[in-house]
Amino acid sequence: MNKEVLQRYESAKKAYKKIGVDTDEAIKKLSNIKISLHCWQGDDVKGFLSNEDLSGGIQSTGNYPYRARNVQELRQDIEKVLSLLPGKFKVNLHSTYLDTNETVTLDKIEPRHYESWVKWAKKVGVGLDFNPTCFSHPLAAEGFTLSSPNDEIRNFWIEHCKRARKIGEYFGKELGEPAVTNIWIPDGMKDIPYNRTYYRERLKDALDQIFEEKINPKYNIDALESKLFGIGLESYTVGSNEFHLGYAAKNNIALTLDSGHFHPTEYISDKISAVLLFVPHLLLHVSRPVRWDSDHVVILDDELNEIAHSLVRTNLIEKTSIGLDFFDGSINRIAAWVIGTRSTLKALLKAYLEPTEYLKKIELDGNYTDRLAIIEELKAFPFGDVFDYYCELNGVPTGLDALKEIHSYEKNVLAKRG
Ligand code: RNT
Ligand code: ZN
Repeated sequence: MNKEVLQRYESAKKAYKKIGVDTDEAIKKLSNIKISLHCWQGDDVKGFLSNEDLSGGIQSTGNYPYRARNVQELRQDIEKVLSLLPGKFKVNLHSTYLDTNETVTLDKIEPRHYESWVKWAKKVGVGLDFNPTCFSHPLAAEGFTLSSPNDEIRNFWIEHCKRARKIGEYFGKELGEPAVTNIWIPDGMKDIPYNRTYYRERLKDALDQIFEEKINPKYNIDALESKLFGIGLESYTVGSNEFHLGYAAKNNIALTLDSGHFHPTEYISDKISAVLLFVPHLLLHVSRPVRWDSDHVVILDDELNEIAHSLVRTNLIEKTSIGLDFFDGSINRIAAWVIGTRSTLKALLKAYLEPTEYLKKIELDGNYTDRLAIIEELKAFPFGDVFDYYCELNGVPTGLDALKEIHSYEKNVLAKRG
């Protein structure tokens, strides 16, 4: 243990103790959380199935070199990322990141096409989550997948989603912890639809078919992700928030809240405690929308802190899976992953470093003066010293030492990929 880090920790520990916070306890709680690292930050959401451009109304911008071009490079990059992060994690795969020599279409995917990921997950000690990929595909080119008026197209995507759930189940069985399989579809229209009802009826029916087979939530948790709009699909989104919230609540399915999928004045941090009264489980796609659903790298901003507060203060984290969803192609992609994940961990740690029970009590007593004073004061408390200590405990670099490692990885590995 680095002496200076330890000294800083000891003094932070004293400061927190004075306000009734046990830093060791906070660290213990943080270490129980497994954030799910999205594989698609490593290659700008390209995947390995085909050479199709990214579509579906989402976009990765920037032309920083060295994106991962195959499974080996992606795994190597994720392993580097994991070596710079304290704690345990999951990795979130899209179906298009399969690893096989077979020529396989999305309506034919099977667990065996992901076998090497399971082997890898066991080796590096991560859990896996999964997503059907209903975009970047010729059969999604008309703007509709599960809600398509064309039966052939719709059935293709229904079959794909059914199989995705089975792959989630397979991950769960193999790895001993449930996979969350999240369905997001881009379906919508650029201009104002005449008949908004028709496509939603089709989507509802498609989901009924997809979820017909019951799968044990011990292995697979189904989740549905809503959205406000996509690029080129500005006027109408079939799977809106009301649609998916309604479907999830009625059918006892998890809801996915993505930070970028609401009007810019709406925040998912305020939605967590509301929707968890009506759905069994929540998946978060922690992202950072800048003026639109831009999927910028997550930073320790007000909303990230509020998300962590919502999860920790009343223990809603027990019913929540935390996934990340950003893809920045303008900076070193390893750094993007590491910065966004470390910031999310810091937000959670800060939330655990509060005198939670005391603050809840004085709020109920109507003592809003002390509530404001304490919360404001806490902002200047030395949570960074506790985080550094947590990094040291886990044998990962503290502070900007992580950046040094990223620089040398870029020089020695990424730049040599050609
Ligand atoms: C798109 C959704 C979705 C995707 C990933 C790649 O707006 O946020 O979650 O970002 O599935
Ligand atoms: Zn998302």
